[in-house]
This record gives sequence, structure tokens and C-alpha cells, in this order.
Amino acid sequence: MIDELRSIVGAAHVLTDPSVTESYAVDWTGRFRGTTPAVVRPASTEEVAAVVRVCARHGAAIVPQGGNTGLVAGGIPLGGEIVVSLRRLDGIDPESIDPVAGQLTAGAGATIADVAAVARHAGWEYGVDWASRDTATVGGSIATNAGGIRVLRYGDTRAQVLGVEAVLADGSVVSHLGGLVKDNTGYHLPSLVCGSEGTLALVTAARLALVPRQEERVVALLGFAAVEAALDACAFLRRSLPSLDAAELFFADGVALVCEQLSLPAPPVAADVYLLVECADHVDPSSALADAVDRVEAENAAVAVEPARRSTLWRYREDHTEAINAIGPPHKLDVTLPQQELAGFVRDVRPAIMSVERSARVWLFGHAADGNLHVNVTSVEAGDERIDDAVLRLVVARGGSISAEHGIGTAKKRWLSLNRSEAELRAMRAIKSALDPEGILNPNVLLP
Ligand code: 2HG
Ligand code: ZN
Repeated sequence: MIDELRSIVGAAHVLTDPSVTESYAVDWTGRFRGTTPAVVRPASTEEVAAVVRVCARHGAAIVPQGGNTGLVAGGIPLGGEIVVSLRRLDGIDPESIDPVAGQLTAGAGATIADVAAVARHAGWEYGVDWASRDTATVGGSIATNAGGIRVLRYGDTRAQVLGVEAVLADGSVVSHLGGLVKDNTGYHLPSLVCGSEGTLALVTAARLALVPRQEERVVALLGFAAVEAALDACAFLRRSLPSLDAAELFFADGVALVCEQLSLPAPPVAADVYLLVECADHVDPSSALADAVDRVEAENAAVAVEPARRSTLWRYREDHTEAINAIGPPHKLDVTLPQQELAGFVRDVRPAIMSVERSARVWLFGHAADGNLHVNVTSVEAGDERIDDAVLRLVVARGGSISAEHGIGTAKKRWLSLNRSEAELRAMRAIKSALDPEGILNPNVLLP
């Protein structure tokens, strides 16, 4: 089989040496490690289709992989699968850019930063963004229906995807890249593929909707004494600022860790609870933001307009993931709560974890306007699922979801039934077996 794969993509693009395949077989955090007989790196949709056909004929399971920035082990060969890396499909055809409609077609391997740069050049922007933008790929973002920092304004990845080209489990190709905004012709395969975590198809390209470019930006870091005050402020800013682009929540201990691990100076604002907000508009949003900030109960605030100063403030939030990983692979629990439950959850989650494992260190940060909290737990065994169990049950007891934006992967599939009824799981399994009857596409993720 390996020889057949070599004849499709070229010998140089079938990696079998374990010292080379290793980086494809371990997740970004280092918590999940698998093995693979081969990493295959096709460069076109036709090559992906041919690779899938060979794997299907041999009954070999496939794990599709993009930038390998996923946080739930959805792209790691934990069952010894073949890894199909889509990174070489990284083109954004200039011909595909429609500056009138505000759309482009990107290959699955193009990074989120690539899409953003091309969009900006065409006078538009890409509406989703998050810290791993330079590595995370379009294909991975569709597979996970990634969220990020601008969901409050533009929605998640699914909301940007007008069409996809994808290879199905039998090697056939579905391609719907016309970009019609209104196209009511039956089942919407792009929506189905979004969030399917590589279990239904391998996305090879996507038609993406862009959003108007907002030239003028301002960032404010606000400090609060309590999470309730920060969340009230967030709600007020959402109501009063149509230009609100991001609203991120984090805490003093996380900021101290970021400063320590990444050698940053202390932030200009000292507080127990932080809200970082960004506004973007065609006209300078600074005074609108300043007026609104005057009316919330912030203890103190720092404002940045210049790009370099804006990114300095953002680092206190965006560097959490890296700083936490620097002290050891964390358990990552990416959850959503109903807005009314978020403050109570923040209060309860730490004691709930400590009651399971007293050595645990708990780091909280997230996307305030989406009710999305990232609960990271360090100083516990990688395999100690009691931690995950305690957090996820608390989330569900408060009416929340066990995955907000990272997906289920293998890390959370044990708990999927906390959020999905037997009838829903049956429907999901029926879809899976209709599209992948032999179960070769990412067989170890999502469905328990
Ligand atoms: C973020 O919001 C990402 O920064 C990563 O979703 C979250 O590291 C995490 O747990
Ligand atoms: Zn996030």
C-alpha cells in the first residue's frame, strides 16, 4: 500500500521514518501521542481522492490533519491510522477572489493568517481569527467549526463557509464552490462537514465569505474586582458598541503566569479580573469606546490605538495557551455556559477540581461574550480523567456544552452523551455510516 501511495504523491511525500512522522503523531500540547505507518502529503484534490481510494481498498483508516493545532486530539493517529496531511493544499487562487461579493476560495492547507492577508489585500477581512492563526489551516478550522475571538461579531467558521470541496470515503469528490449566498437546494453539505472532525469527508478547499474591512481599531484592557462586574460590563459594551469585535475574559493568576513564562512586564492595569475588548470600525472607534468604558464599573483601564501597543495588550490574553503549556501538558476543557451561569461556574469550577485532585492548578480564560470558558488544568496526570469528568459534569448541570469551539475529538467523546440524546447520537451515527460505511475516516473521534 505504501508503494501505491508513493506512486500517487511522490516518494518524498510519503513519510515513514518515525523520527519524521513523530511531529504529526503528537498533539500541540504533548498530552496525546499516537503512531502512524505513514504520513501522506498530497498536493491536490485529485491526489487526496486517489490516496483515499487506495486506503479504502486496503481498509486502512485515515486521520486527516491540517496545522495540527487542535486541542482535543481530533487529528492524531491514536489508533495507528495513516495521517493524510492537507498542508500542501495551501493555495488561494487570485482568480477566485471576488471583490464585489467579498469571497475567496482557499485550499484546505492555507492558514487563517494567509486568508486574512489575501482578504485584506482585496479590501475585505476574514471574520474568524484566533491566536494560532499562523499555523491553523482552513481545512482544520472547518473540520472543527473553529470559533475564536470574533464570534461575537461574525459567528463561527460555519457562518463563513459558503461551499466546500471535499473527498468522501469512497474517493469521490463533492465540489460546491460557486459561492451563491442564496442556494436552497437541499441538504447543506458544507454545514454538515463543518464540525464533523474529519469523520465524514476530507475538506480540500472552501469558498469563504469575507466581511467588510474595518480600518480603525482600538483595544482596551479593563480591570475589575469581580467576574460579575466584568460580565456586566461586557453585556453593556455589547449593547452600546456596534463596533465591538472581541471581548475576552481572564484572571490575575493567568496574567502572572504569562508574564513569568514569556518574560513580559506586568500589564498597565492591575486587577483580579480582566476584560480585553477591541472595537473596529470605518471611523475611529476610540471615543465611542471611551464613553462606554466611562459607564461601566471598571476599577482601571488602559487603551491602545497603535498596532504595536494593541498587540502588547493582546499578548496578556493570547499567550495564555503557550504559558500554560510551558509548565506541562494541561487538560483542556473548552466549555460554554449560558451567560447567566458563567459567573457561578467560574466560582464553582476551581473547588470542584480541587476536590478531585488537590495538586491541580486551574487556569481560566475565554471569550466573555460567547459564554465560552477555557478551563485548563495543570499539575495533574495526563491520563487522570476524573478532572475532565468533574468539570464537564458541572458544565452540563448548569446547562452548558462540553465543547464550545475545539470539538470533541478523542479527548471528549466519552462525555458526548452528556450533551446529546440517544436519538441525536443515532442520527449522527446514521449519517456517519451513510457517508463512510467502512468507517475509515477518523474512526476514533467524535462518536463514542
Ligand atoms: C483560545 O481561545 C484558544 O486562546 C485556545 O481557543 C484555548 O488553550 C486553550 O485552552
Ligand atoms: Zn478560544
